[in-house]
Amino acid sequence: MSGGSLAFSGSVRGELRQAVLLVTIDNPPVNALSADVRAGLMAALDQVERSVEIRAMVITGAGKTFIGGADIREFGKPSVDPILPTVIERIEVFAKPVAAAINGAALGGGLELALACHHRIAAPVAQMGLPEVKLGIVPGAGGTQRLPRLAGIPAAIDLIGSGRSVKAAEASSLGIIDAVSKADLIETAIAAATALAGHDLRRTGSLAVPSAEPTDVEKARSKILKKVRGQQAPSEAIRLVEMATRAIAEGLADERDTFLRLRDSEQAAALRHVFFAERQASKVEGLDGIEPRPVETIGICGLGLMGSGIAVAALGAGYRVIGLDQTGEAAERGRQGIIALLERNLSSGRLDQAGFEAQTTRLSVTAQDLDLAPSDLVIEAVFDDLDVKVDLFRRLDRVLRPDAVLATNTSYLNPDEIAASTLHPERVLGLHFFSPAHVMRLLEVVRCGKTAPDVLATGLAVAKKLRKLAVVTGVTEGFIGNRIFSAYRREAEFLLEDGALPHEIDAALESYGFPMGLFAVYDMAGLEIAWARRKRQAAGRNPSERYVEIADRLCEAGRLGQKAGRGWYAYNPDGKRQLDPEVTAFIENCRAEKGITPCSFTAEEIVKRLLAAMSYEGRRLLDEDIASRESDIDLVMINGYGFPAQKGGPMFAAQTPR
Ligand code: 3H9
Repeated sequence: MSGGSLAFSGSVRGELRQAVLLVTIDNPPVNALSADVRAGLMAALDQVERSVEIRAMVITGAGKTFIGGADIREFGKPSVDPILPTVIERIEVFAKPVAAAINGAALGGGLELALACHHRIAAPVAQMGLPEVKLGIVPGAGGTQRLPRLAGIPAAIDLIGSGRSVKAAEASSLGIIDAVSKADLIETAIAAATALAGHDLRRTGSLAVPSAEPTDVEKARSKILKKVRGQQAPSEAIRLVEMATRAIAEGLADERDTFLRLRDSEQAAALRHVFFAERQASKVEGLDGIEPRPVETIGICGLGLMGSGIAVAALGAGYRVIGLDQTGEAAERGRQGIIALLERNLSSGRLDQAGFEAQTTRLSVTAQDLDLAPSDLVIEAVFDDLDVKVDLFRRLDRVLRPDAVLATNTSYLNPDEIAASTLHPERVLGLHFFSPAHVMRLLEVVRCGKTAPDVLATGLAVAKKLRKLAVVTGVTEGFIGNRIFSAYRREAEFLLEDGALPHEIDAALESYGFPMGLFAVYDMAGLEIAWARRKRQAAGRNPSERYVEIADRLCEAGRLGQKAGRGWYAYNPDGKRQLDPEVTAFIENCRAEKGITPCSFTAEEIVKRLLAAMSYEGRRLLDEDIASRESDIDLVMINGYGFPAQKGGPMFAAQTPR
């Protein structure tokens, strides 16, 4: 029996292929399991149940996604029947075989649906995962109970606790899928489903959880928990996975309660905000229909720490890289630094031998400007000094094609001034990477006064290929991130003068969710660069503005941070941080000189003041048109400055009661 198309709902259609109903979920953009899809799947199951001729069912997704998960836009709204667990449980106990033909991403509820099918076959490109913890929730449709039955508890803790996804080959070796299709996915799935008809079906929920060594479970658990301070979802997910050995009905009920509780939590609301913020960030005004310039070769000027990191990111994304430094020896040192970073990726397993060789052959270094001529984009990461950068851009102007794009990685200089020194300022933009550039996800893409739309589009396209999170910013000192960071820092110093001590501020920030307190971060980074900048700015400082001298006093006393053994804290020879009464004395003296009577602050008051300072500066950036939306500011602070994602960023947090 073969037939035409059947519509089970607006987004679920079926097609009879011999005795198998091929059900396609077609709910763009990512085939999320919206109410209409769930209803359509139930109608398809009804049809298969009723029909004598249909012996099996295959579920697949239209386009390049299998199912991107539950519809996140439905969260926070009243639930609509049938709920996803009902659909999934019906599939699992269904009398006739149901197979999943996983054509692309099967995430969250999408993978949960596949886990309940009686056979899972995936295309090699398919990607599978349960990323719910990234949204502040646990899988809510059986994932925490079915995945351990297939992959074992340690692997399930790793996947669900981290939210990472795996490609088909790894999913197969973990036992998550039955096969990777080398031939036509749909035909293979139909054949597999047909072969299962009339036989006992393997129902995931009825399988025993494979036994695991307690040490493996402990290892998997502690690996996750040490990275997720302050987040509720990962530890809840791990608890559910570890308890998967009980009766499945009990496990599913606990999972559902936990899912509903977390779904309505502040953390989940904040992380949903972050999820949509990331999608919004790529939508940039004025770029509709603008084609980026093609980029295959990237020139990188300055092969220090930053330049090498950028080179590693670019090589990893498949670009050809030409590195330039001042002398042959410096260029060679740069090349060795880049290779050392690649070797680290090789030994950690992030890169295989073939990838390592491919990347090293795409790298060349030079001390001759002329060798940069084939570059489609040049990124400078030289010393942050205007004269140095202007000189470099003038030289580049002479050797590059007129359509090549020029990017500056300056943190504090005015890129408009750098652009003005070139013959074609419209081809100049800022690409402000964060260190280490091959690790940090954030990239501020600076739209200069004269940047042409296709040049900006090129910056964004390259950022995407580098797998960076790009946020567009206008020109201002420090761009979005460092402007807010300065305001935050200033307020922290006011707090010191007003009565808080560095360790109290740090403890308040850490308990709020920052990985490290501000003063501990200063010490780690070293205090001398900021000190030098303050000295340069001293002459132009408005004398009526409040200025806190404590940091200067510390630096004058040689307390330049952890490397010096003392900064805001004192350090043991093994690097352990301790309070230092000398620092308290400096602070008390500074307060006394200004006649400030110190008051005491609770952790809550400290955080409130710091958040207010950040969000106030954020509002100014919006008013000045430097940032286009609040959510962009949140992304910058989360991805570049350690702001806890589960709080949604400073702009979101300022509007949410703590
Ligand atoms: C879950 O499943 C809970 C269950 O355990 C329990 C339930 C009871 N819903 O990323 P893109 C939108 S939780 C609604 O640029 P790509 C996105 O906002 C869910 N909308 O595409 C954007 O919209 P717009 C677990 C969604 O090709 C558009 O789709 N699942 C959803 O680069 C394109 O997105 C996840 O966490 C959704 N689930 O990547 C997976 N997903 O165009 C989250 C996307 O208006 N999704 N949108 O801005 C992803 O990781 C990626 O979107 C995916 C495609 C890999 C699928």
